[in-house]
Amino acid sequence: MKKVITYGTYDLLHQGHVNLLRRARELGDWLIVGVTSDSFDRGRGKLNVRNNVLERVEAVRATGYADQIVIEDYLGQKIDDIQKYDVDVFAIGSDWEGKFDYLREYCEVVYLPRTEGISSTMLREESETVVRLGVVGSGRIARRFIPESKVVGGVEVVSVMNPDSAEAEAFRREFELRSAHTDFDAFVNEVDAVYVASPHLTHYDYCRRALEAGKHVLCEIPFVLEGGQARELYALAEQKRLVLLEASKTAHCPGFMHLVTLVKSGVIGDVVDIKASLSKMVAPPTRELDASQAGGCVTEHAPLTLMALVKLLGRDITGASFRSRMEGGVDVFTKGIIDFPHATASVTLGIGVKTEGNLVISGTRGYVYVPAPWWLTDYFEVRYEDQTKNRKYFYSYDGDGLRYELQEFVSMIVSGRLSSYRLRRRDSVAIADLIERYRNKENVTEI
Ligand code: C2G
Repeated sequence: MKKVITYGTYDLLHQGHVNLLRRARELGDWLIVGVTSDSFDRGRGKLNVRNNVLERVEAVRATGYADQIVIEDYLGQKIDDIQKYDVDVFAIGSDWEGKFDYLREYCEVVYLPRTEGISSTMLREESETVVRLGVVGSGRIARRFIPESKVVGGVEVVSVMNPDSAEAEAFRREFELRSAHTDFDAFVNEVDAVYVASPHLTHYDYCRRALEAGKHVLCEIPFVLEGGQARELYALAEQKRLVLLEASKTAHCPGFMHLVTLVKSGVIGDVVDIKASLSKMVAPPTRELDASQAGGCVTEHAPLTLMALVKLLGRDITGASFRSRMEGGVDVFTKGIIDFPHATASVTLGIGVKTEGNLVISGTRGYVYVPAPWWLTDYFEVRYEDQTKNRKYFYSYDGDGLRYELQEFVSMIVSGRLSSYRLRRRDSVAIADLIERYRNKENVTEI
């Protein structure tokens, strides 16, 4: 019996897929179809897949061409499958011409003609309303955001707003956007959603005005500097049925998300202590060192570190105290001790003091170690007293990592989901509450 194998995502299964499966089946007597798992697709950068793996498997089965269906879940699996199932022919569409020649060592490799004029990408685009996004601010993070937005489906950045017209226009030209504005009201009228990437102290006002104008909002960190403002904005968003999401990039990256689920499922027992550090040196003149712009390492780095604490230990905070080294009116180093009923945690933050930026989560059975920079989580280890039980986990962290939060934001808009399990609104409020306590100098000592 001649066995043929082929692989694909088969999202929104279409005639191109069906033709390919038919031709592949005709090459032999038995066709095995490998359907990619959702996590495998995410790992290879396919973030826009619409159907989940069960739906895609069902669609392939319904074509009637597959004699056997397997799930493709890891790189290198093709070689394993070919050997395991004793495959004679590996077949794939001609868009992959040459890419799978390395399999010739194991079986015959055939590139079948691709069906022109149809693809899952085209179908996704046709059925999708594209969210028109406007960016408020044209600084460093906004510049990194535009290239990231190109890899996320269903969204197009169309305009930029900056009160400085020369800066707005330069940004528009560089990134080939449709328009540049200095006036927020004119800007907001042209878009469906807004990405707030302006200086910290302007976030609250821009978020409120965008929501009042009926637009969804993705807001950079620090979202706002007072818990009350966060509560008010989430209530406004809820009342208007709009998405408001804090752009806590680490909360959205695949590695960190898996870390949270592993810890929550008890792999290190009860969590008793967390140490999260984040330091990035900055040189003047920069807004991070400017007290009048709410500079300092707490406003800069607390949002991501506190996010980790709140996600892993919850919001029942029984105490918080801080030690800071001040320079020119801003904290260039802050150590915060945050207490929970049955756990303790510390954050070590610096913009004028350098330290190792790792994350250690200690539990009653073992600990998780995420090396610096832990906030771009692509690797971590679960370690035990018995080192033979240690496990290492690797993930992709593509580009600047902003694509993950944007993809979630767009998906929330499209599906009308107002809350994301990746960062609950109440968790975002808890982070703002803690930042407010620090800024109000509650339990803050200078060193
Ligand atoms: N295909 C085709 N004609 C089209 C579109 C797709 O012949 N118009 C073929 C592809 O060449 C591939 C199969 O259909 O052989 C599945 O395509 P996708 O779902 O896009 O999956 P792909 O990303 O190509 O996965 O391990 C996964 C594989 O490496 C390929």
